Amino acid sequence: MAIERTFSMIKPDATRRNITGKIVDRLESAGLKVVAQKRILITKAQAEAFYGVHRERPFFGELVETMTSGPVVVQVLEGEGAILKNREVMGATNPAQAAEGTIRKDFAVSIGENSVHGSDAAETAKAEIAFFFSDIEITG
Ligand code: DAT
Ligand code: MG
Repeated sequence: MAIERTFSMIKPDATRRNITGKIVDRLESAGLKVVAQKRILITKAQAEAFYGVHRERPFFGELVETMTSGPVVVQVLEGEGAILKNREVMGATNPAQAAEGTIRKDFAVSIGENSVHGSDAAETAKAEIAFFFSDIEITG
């Protein structure tokens, strides 16, 4: 498998509980290298655009509200098969269904406050990285 880059975000429920470092440790321990990282507040418009694919879903309003409720840590992760590897380390969307030892199993509060986001495919990884980072902010 090739070296890939993926986009990751530590969500407000996790920054609020001061577990950013614990989550980064899980990512690094899995062999994912943090090649870009910043702690920011995202606007309502940014949250709506970032999660645009879910615009028609019943939870969209709650999702936008949650994502703008506090700081997030946006990251670019690099490694062998990084896109799938990150999704594995994250665990299932619903923490009740997440596998043992995953970030969401161990840290998520609920399906809506599930601590982390990770790109789900090569195209979304590229678009999501570009949404938050310019090339000069990413160092391998
Ligand atoms: P993932 O974050 O695992 O890629 P997704 O893309 O299906 O999951 O949904 C994006 C986010 O939307 C998810 O992390 C939390 C929220 N969400 C999804 N389904 C939900 C639901 N049934 N109720 C509340 N929030 C939900
Ligand atoms: Mg998704």
